[in-house]
Amino acid sequence: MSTEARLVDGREDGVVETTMLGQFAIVSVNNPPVNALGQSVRAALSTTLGELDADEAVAGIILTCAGRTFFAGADIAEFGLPALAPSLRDLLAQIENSAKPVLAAMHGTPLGGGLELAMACHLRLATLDTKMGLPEVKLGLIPGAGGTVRLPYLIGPEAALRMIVQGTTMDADEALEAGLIDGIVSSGAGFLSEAVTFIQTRLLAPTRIVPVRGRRQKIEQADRSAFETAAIALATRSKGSEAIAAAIGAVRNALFLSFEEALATERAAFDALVASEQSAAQRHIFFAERAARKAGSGVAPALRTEIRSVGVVGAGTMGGGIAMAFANAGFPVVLAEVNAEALERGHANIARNYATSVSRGSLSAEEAQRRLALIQGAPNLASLAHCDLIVEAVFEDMAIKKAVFAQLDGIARPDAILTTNTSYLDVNEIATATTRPANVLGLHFFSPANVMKLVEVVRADKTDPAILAAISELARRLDKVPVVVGVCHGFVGNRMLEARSAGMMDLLLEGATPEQVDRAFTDFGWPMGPFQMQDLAGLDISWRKRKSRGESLIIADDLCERGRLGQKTGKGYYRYEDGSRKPLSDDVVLDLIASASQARNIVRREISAEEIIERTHYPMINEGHRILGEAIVPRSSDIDIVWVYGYGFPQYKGGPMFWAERQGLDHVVARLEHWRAVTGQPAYLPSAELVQAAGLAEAERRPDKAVAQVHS
Ligand code: 3H9
Repeated sequence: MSTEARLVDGREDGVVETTMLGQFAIVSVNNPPVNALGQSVRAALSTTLGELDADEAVAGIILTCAGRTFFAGADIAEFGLPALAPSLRDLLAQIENSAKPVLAAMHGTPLGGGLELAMACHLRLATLDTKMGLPEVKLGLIPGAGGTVRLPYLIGPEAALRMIVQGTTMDADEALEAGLIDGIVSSGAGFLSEAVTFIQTRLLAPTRIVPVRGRRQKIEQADRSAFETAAIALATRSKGSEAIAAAIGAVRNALFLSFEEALATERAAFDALVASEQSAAQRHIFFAERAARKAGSGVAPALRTEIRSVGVVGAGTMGGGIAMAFANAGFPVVLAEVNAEALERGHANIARNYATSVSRGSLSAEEAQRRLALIQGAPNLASLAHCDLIVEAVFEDMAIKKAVFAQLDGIARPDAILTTNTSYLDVNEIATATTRPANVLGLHFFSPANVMKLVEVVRADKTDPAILAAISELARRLDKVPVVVGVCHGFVGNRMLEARSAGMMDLLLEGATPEQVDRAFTDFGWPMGPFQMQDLAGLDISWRKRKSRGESLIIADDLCERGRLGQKTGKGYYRYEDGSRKPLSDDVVLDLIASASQARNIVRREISAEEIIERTHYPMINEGHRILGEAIVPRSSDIDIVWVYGYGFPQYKGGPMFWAERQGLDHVVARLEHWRAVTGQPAYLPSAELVQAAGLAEAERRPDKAVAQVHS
């Protein structure tokens, strides 16, 4: 075999390039950034493969990609548009039926349609650092190009079920062990010649190369009852997601139907999902997340600040979680806490959290040790002098925070970024405590900070845009989703949460029970209802806040005064049996609510789930439009990202703003006006911004009617 590469052709703007390595054709696709399998790639690839298949001089084909990854899937932006030939399924059938063996040589992140393409090839190799998977459920879809059939054939139905339903990836070692790939190749210069040697050896071997469709052994040997048990468990955990239900059905079909029948049912299920509301919502979230991450991407790289070392002030729950988030990403962290006892307690909590991860099997003991060692405790702020970034996470109190910032101003390097972890406070005011307001911003982490994906990055009036760019990049390293927000009370998330909560007690007074409210929320798709959530967090937190402001809240204050502080006292809006977190209805609470209604002469009535959702969610949408009007965020989709990643708004509804648009903003306005008329509460008054947006949406939908209205 000649190791001299010969360029055979280049086509379609250089998307596909073929070189010969001896008798083997190396077909390399280059469609940055992630080699998505859009129409131009499919067309060029199909033509090239057709020609190579007919070329007698070619003994086999090695399919690979240039750039950072093997195909990362179908082109998501094409979904919902008219289908253009060749389809991905046709291309895969062409590969599978090719007279020449086709080997997929993978690197990076072969995902979705990319991995499906590899499974239609006759052989698969991957570099050691490759991560492969079928994450379509995250887009409200199922694999639609044979993945739900070929993956079970390769790795067995139960393993395939878990991988598809959970959208997880496998690394090369696991994939080799599971049977998904045939070998591992080095990622350096030897990549292609190793692939050629591999295919050559397999062609010379006495055993035939059998395409995946002919390898039914794992299907026939599968334990069907274990499969059903796993399917039931996965279905229960993902209530409400159409894609997950369809994915379970599709993998089951691979087990019970012929290859062709299973492919046909997969195709029908995929086509229905692509047209579904849920998938439209999840695709919206995919692009919204990427748009939110781009904050500051226009800033010249020279201005960016590189962050290598981090300081955290305050070793409480938030400070500890933030320190862990940085250590998990490999940053050395100085955790400063002036109170020695609090520092010790904070460090012990961090160690305990890592130990829990080790005992659950989600982290190795060595890795936990390595991360823990990255967090060094310090009894004073002076130890933060060398840090590139400092996160203050002390008590949520303006005077205390300003005092810490004044101190940090005298200690930190002149170019250090100073950030405050605050949920509500005015970051502009905090910045005035320093002589370098351009270096100050807010970072609102969500608890537990080492787990939750969202960070609201609070841009103060004087924050340097180059610093925002650096923080967006940092968030990516922390595996967080950043959303840049302007300064206002509660920023995006907590400000809208207040609007959502405002009418909650009225619902109880008028006739709803905490269970009914919580059930309406969980049926909507929230992981937990608001009363369950308060019991979990502890009712005393907001009680203390109310008392400090001289405020009161009906029912909630009564519960706290009776020592019902939530799960920690075994009683709150619900009662809990010893050692259990299961909320149980409690007559004491129901009586307390009924007497509160009676004392206000309110005649209790039946409250529907629909009313509960409208009266809690529409005020929140109203507030979202005010937030947009004040330019706290530039895009409505940023608000959706805050709610999906910070508060558990169901992804498959696309976030509150997307969901409201799908309801029709004019409908939202009309229902708010209705509830305002019924209750007399100003909280339901539609904002000018919402009314305007509803008018614009209507004009877009029905231009004739809008024009007629303007003229009338
Ligand atoms: C599928 O395959 C269906 C089939 O089963 C059946 C068909 C019949 N398409 O995330 P990044 C863009 S469904 C179009 O910032 P990273 C992305 O928008 C698909 N565009 O990079 C961004 O654009 P921009 C199954 C895509 O390094 C840019 O690439 N596959 C696609 O952090 C960079 O993305 C998936 O679900 C795509 N498939 O992460 C994989 N993928 O710069 C989805 C990315 O304009 N993708 N873009 O904002 C990912 O998970 C990550 O992008 C990946 C890279 C891990 C690949």
